[in-house]
Amino acid sequence: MDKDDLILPKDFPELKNDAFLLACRGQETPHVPVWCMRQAGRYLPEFRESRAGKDFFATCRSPAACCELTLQPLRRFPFDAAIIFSDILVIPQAMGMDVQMVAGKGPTFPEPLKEPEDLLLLQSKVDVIKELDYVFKAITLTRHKLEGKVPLIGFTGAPWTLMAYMIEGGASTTQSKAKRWLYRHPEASHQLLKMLTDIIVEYLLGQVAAGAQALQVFESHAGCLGPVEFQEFSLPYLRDIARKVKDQLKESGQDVPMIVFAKDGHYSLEDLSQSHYEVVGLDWTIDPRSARERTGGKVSLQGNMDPCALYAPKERISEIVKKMLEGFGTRGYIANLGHGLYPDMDPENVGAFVEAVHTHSRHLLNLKSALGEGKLILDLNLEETCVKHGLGKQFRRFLVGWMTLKQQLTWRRCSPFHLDTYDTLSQCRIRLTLIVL
Ligand code: 1CP
Repeated sequence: MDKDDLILPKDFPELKNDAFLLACRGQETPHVPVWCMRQAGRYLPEFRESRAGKDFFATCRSPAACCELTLQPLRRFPFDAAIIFSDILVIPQAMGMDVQMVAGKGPTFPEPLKEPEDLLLLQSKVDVIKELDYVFKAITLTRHKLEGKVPLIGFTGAPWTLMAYMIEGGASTTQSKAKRWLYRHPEASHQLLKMLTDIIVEYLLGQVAAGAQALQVFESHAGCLGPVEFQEFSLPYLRDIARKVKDQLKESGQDVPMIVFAKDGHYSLEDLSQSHYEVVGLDWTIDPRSARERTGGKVSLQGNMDPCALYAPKERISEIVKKMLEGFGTRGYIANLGHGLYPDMDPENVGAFVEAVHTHSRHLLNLKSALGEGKLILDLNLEETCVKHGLGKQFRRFLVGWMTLKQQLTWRRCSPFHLDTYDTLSQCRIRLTLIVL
């Protein structure tokens, strides 16, 4: 292919590994796909070398540099997806705000928004295609250079998270300046959130036109909102984004899976699973089985190993991954961490994480194909089972009594299967329905 063709968003190489895209849609995959948030990052020596002495946002503006940084982790590990190297804060920049990456401090806005009047200083009608053209170029180039190895994920920050940075002026643990706006200036807050939503929709559509094959929306600051504020200041905008992007893509016969990741926002899991996203990303503070129950099979799930588990020895990482897979099941699941990789993490352990996901999930899937998918109903005569297995009289009495007491209960300890219903047929007969996931 001619070098100039790499800048055109067409004639992309054929996709060779579609496990990630299939899992987004809840379809069967040969293994559970895996990628890591911040997989292009400072934990990789080659990343530190490429970035050495260079301004962070200047790097973001160089399509060649973004492409190289995106590809680096894929040369080391068999990740099932790539995520474009960029940052969520390119949007406030496109709206006219100055954002710098200060070493040891993180993103910094020298002049954050202080009062609602400051909204007038923002560029409300942003020419997204022009201002963020460098991101689109990076996506197109990377999609070509990936040579169809894995799909490329585009991303954005969600309106509330971006608003929080624009008001806080940088990282904050409480987000108290931004939350002050929600309580004191609700109208201006909605005005800003709406402004951001419109830009985000156009930005995501631009990313798809440039070659992104999936989109992730990062609501990284969901945790500092409670359920009530989340309902008012985050959820409606998250929904709007997915709906508008999907409606517009539909018009051109396209359909791209979307992932929503509301960190620490699992109080809203039920709502998030009905917000037009195919995938809900989870941080590590929620139990996989509970997340499955609460989302009721409506969406695929992504996550959620504690990133700090990567500090454990490799054998322990493997055990943690196995448990996580048994909890989520192998269908409609994308393995990831519950948040991004930290700079001091050992790349070897990242490799162990990826390998554990692939190995354990293949094993579970082999078991599943041996047993067949769906429901496996076992009618057991308790009396016979207990005698056969030498279970004592007392135990039998206990079991029968317990079952009569609890006609129906869910017992989810039968990995890799879910022992779903457990009800008494007669005094001594039980029906176990194993749902093979
Ligand atoms: O110089 C450096 O390398 C700085 C570290 C770094 C990196 C690697 C920053 C600064 N941004 C990025 C890239 C980045 N940012 C990606 C690249 C793709 C990949 O994941 O491999 C992505 C997806 C982001 C998204 C991003 N930026 C988020 C959402 C995800 C999350 O972490 O919750 C957020 C909140 C940011 C802001 C940001 N940019 C950088 C830092 C250190 C931060 C967080 C600041 C804070 O603590 O609030």
